[in-house]
Amino acid sequence: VFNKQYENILTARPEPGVALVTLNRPKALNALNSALFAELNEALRLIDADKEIGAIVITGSERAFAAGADIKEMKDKSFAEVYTDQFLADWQDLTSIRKPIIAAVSGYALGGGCELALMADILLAAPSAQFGQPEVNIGTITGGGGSQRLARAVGKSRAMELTLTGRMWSAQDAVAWGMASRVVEAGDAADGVLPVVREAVALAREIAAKSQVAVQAQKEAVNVAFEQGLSEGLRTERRLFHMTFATADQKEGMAAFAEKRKPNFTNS
Ligand code: CO8
Repeated sequence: VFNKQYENILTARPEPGVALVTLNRPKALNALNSALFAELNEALRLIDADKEIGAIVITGSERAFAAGADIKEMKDKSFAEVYTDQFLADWQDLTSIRKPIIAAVSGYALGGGCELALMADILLAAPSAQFGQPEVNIGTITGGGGSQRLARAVGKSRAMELTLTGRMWSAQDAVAWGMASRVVEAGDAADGVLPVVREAVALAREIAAKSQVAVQAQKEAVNVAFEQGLSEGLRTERRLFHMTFATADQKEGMAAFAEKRKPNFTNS
């Protein structure tokens, strides 16, 4: 996957254990079309299967994470066409990736771009990040989880206000409302890497150094909080917790603590 030439994305391994996927349609502000999503899904599938990789960063350019679904691609499609083709249904393939995904957002994250960021497990924002669900302004509505994930992330009243007006909101608002973890201040970008991307890669590296069985089970357990009720979620969490006792990494991690040494995880 790292040697492959894609047309709409770039793939790299900036640090051991970390995959960096960069959306790369600069002329269209990374507008998301079917070809881009086909490539993104393929790359993520290969990365998920790559034992050397423990966590994934998705980013865009400084100016735009992604300015939405490609309006020019979809504007003339008929209802019958989008319905029978399940247009853009494959966008949510991303949510079945086991490895943690960190979105590093700089510039515009609008429409489907905002929804893509909301599908990530962790969202870090540059001060320039501008989020928005402007679909209402072009006569349509959110289609990639905006109504559901945004409402869960920021609450009903804000989700309504934001989606009904199509207004943009800032990185600071995204953090204050609980949608993003933090704003990564613009430092010196001497090496040409955006500070928010550098920070996301460092975070991914930290996660990739843990037991991958534990990391993936932990991600699964947190995600249940967004899919099931509390009692079912707690039951799933306890099952996954118990499951870790069947792994070598749990034995190693707890033995290392008791022996006052660093654990040597084998992802088994
Ligand atoms: N689709 C296609 N092309 C785009 C898009 C887009 N979403 N956004 C920008 N572009 C293109 C522009 O057309 C322009 O191309 P060209 O140079 O050929 O004219 C180029 O990118 C640069 O854009 P601008 O000249 O407009 O740049 P500005 O700095 O003036 O403005 C904005 C930047 C404010 C971001 C502006 O481009 C804009 O408003 N873009 C559209 C934003 C939008 O409405 N997004 C929502 C789209 S709808 C959607 O995402 C539905 C998701 C459904 C998901 C379903 C999943 C299952």
